[in-house]
Amino acid sequence: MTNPTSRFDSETDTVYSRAGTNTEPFSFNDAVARVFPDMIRRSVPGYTTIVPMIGLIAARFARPGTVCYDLGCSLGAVTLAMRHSIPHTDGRIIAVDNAESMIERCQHYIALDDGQLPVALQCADIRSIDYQPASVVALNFTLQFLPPGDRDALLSRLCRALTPGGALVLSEKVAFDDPAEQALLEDLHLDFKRAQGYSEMEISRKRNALEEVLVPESVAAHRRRLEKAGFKQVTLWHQSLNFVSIIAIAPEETA
Ligand code: GEK
Repeated sequence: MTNPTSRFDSETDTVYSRAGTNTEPFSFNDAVARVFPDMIRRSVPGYTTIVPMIGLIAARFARPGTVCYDLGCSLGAVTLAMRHSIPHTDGRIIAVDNAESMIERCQHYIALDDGQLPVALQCADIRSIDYQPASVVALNFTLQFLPPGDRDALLSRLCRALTPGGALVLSEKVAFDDPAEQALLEDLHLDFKRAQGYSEMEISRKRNALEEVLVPESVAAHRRRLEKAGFKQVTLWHQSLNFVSIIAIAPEETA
């Protein structure tokens, strides 16, 4: 299949390009949804590698008759990757996002897609939905937008919803305890954004808007939380600068 991240007809991200406007905290509104594929590709190093890889991970862990969740699906890039990699059609993908403008656009791309695995879209908060038995759950750069105090409870619920041996893929922007490591990787991330054509003004205005909205934690903190939630094998499978992706596997037998 083609890389799902190249399927979207995105406008160029100019959300923070005009001085003096839009000093609100960052939110997933219509202006962001319109340019989202361009924004995430130019802001998150490794994104275009991680998305198709989640398809391959899903193909390995998805079990017939179960659900695969794409939580914080945005326009459905991970949903499409999973849909075209999972070899069976007995089951379904449930893609959830609480931003209406994202879900509307996601609906459009799913309707254009010819994959056979059923997809259901839900406009809802991932903290408050009832989870069905799932063999795969993807949280691709979504947990970072929940208040840290809400993260433990969600991961515990997801671990309970996963079938024995099922997999959670957790991708996050991370922070580092060592100040030198933090400074180096943050500087390199800024270099990445400059190389993607963002101006100093766009970079600094987006950074201000994301303050307190996107709260990164260390890999060690994520690992501790996943283990506390009941996950057995926690493996970091991808890192690009200060962006990582982790596979966490639910226990084979629940106690
Ligand atoms: C991708 N996974 O393209 N409930 C539901 N959705 C939420 C919540 C919540 N509580 N909080 C945030 N979101 C996608 C990229 S973007 C990452 C994910 C980014 C949604 C929010 O509306 C947005 O669509 C998504 O999580 C995060 O692979 O923009 O850096």
